[in-house]
Amino acid sequence: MTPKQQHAFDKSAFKISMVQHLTQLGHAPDTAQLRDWYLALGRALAEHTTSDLVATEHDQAIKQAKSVNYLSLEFLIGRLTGNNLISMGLYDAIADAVSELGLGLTDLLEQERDPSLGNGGLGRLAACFMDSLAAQQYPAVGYGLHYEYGLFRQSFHEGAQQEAPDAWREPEGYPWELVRPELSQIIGFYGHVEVVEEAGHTYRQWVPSLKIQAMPWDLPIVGYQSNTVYPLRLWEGRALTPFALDAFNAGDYTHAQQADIDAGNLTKVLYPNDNHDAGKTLRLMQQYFHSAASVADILRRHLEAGHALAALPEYETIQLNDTHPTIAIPELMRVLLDDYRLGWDEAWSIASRTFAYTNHTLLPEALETWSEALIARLLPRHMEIIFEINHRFMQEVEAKWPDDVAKKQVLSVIDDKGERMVRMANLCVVGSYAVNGVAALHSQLVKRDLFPEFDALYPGRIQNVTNGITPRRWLKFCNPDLSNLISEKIGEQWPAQLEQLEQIAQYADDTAFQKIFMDVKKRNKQRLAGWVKEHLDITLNTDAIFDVQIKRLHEYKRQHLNLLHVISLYQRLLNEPDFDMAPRVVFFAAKAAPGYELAKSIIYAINKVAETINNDPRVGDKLKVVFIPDYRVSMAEIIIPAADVSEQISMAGKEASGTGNMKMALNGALTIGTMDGANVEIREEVGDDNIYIFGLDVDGVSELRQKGYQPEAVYHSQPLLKAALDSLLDETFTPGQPGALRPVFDSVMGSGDPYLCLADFADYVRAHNDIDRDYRDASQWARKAILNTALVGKFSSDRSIRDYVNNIWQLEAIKR
Ligand code: F55
Repeated sequence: MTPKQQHAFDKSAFKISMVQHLTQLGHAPDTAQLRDWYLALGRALAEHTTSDLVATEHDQAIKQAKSVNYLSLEFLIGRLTGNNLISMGLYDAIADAVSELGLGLTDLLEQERDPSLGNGGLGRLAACFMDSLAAQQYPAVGYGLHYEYGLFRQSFHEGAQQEAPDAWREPEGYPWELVRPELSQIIGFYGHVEVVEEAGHTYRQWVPSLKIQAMPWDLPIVGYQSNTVYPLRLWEGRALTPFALDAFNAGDYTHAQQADIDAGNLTKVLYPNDNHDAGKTLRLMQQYFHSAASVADILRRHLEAGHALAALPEYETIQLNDTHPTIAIPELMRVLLDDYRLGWDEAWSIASRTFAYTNHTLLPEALETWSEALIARLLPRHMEIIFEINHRFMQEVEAKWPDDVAKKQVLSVIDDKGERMVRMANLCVVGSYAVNGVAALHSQLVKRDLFPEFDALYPGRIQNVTNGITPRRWLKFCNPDLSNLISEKIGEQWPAQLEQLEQIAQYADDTAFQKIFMDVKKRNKQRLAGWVKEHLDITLNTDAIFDVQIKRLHEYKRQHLNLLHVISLYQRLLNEPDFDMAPRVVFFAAKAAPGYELAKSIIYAINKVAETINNDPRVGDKLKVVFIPDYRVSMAEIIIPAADVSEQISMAGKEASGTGNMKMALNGALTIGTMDGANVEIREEVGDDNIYIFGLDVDGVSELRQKGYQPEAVYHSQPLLKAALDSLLDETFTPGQPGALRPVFDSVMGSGDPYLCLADFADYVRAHNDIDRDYRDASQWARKAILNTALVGKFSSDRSIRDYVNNIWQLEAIKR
């Protein structure tokens, strides 16, 4: 990982290369637009990463070592250019080169569209993990889908969410991607299973009736300060032949295009649901397409490297990012049984020592099940294999717990209450050598509540790997001023050794350092305020507390609890002459799944409340509410460095980990949070004095439920809360439209308040009062902020990856 191994940089050659790429794009230097120059820059840089990608691919040491294959339907990578420049060690050199061409590097970087190939935390985690694998040179390939449209773009029309397609590659293509036709695969669907006889044996063979080409596009994952470049290989669905030529020749032009239309639809769009299983056929087709193409590519690499099929688990491990790629397990079995004609036991021994599964949720509505009938139709051979896996598994259960029908019912891969469904999580646990949750608390709950019988049957299989975030993107790149300050104090190694940040703790009480640290925060707040002024025309007070909740919109994440607090602050400002508070700006950013009506109602309510408060002259600059539209990675890079307060307020037991909590703490924000997900571990690291914990914990939640929870009783006993809720029913926030915000009122009052917003309200207000008090003591606040940055080194995704490597994958780093 020594910087000196990286290529020498020839500035004038690079400038010539940029102009050549510009010319190839059809532009001349004197008339080219900023966007043209950005494309030329990307293509010129990609020349270097492509050659390193190919060199890494041919590296004998890597071929002879064990690799991890990270299978994920989502990789929320964000813009690549700035990050790759940092990894290549070329950021300053390129800034210099482009300035000689009369260009500003930051302006060029702003031209890039985010590849938003993921929904939220799960997809972003996959991107951070690829970064950390490359940085530490653990052999890896990421496998995903090449969606034509990423997560929808969000705008607001009179406060309501509108969705528009995200054509992230349009119109010129994405400069970093490399199409690899020589590595394409053909993937089957539908059809039937035949029995073939050969040399006295019978074999089963699937005969699909639809075939679609899987075309891989590689994105370069550049290792920080190394020449290691691993591929993020994204499969695109294409018609096998452009037209059904015979139909075309017969003059049936529209029918001839049918295959094109079907195949072209396959990877057209990312499904926009997070933590919700919609059960659509096309989604299952995407999952199988992704799994089958990836398994085929993994086997190709394994065999081309000269290894025996039976040695697959020694050279390749396949990490399943949630259950979305579960069908890879029966797919590998199918290939081993039907194509390579191994016996069941040998095939199962190989497959079940190759796969490992990460669980990201306990929410029942997010646990994937697919109808047996659908799988049998779309993938008839896979359904047979799933039955056989389950049959043998049920025998194992019988041996462990004889005659125990209840055990078989909960453990079975098939749920036969009602329409018969395949439980993908059960299939994953049965077919994997390791299963992990994503934070200590979550992993405990996976064992205790989700899979207690599996934990008893396979002790030790269920483990924990606490999530992490890449410090390269989430500190060095997005917060250059803080990064420079840190480097001045402790040197330049911290982006690769984040535990070193602990050395910053010694300056927490140093008033000079406190001032510089908070000056950096102030500049980041000014940058965000500038963005808000320019795009939303709202003027912000940058002395105010910047209180930030940025994440997908979901009831369990409780943006509406935050909203109730905002309303109560507003009402107190208006009604209590003696009420004083530090000025605050409350930021929200969140996309709602297009089909999730209540989530959209909450967005609408926040926008309406914001409009009212921001335009009420009685409030002045004491309180502002800003809903930043179209939340995405590049927006997070502006918001996170500017946060004073990080809202992590999910109902305890519901947020598996959270990773925004880690990003904001790293950038010196203080968390207000429940004892949920990784908040628990952040508290352990930063200490009780430097975090604001409130609300019921997991045990408190069950006790309350046990006792019988009555939100109405809470409503009637807390005047502040009652007033806030009542204001949702009148015209306070929706003049002329009383009741327009009723869905939000009803979600806590009529529906039994499933996520206990009212139960936690009073303690949430108490914690916010503590924040208000502490923020007014600038030195104390600075101390807490510094200690947050200093003490969250544990949450580097480099550490997460080392945990996977040591406890699950057993890889060796290959230094190039
Ligand atoms: C996407 C599609 C489906 Cl079908 C289901 C879930 C998702 C999804 O986006 N899940 C998700 O983001 N889960 C989050 O994973 C993070 C990384 O582990 C966690 O930090 C977070 O708690 C969890 O909600």
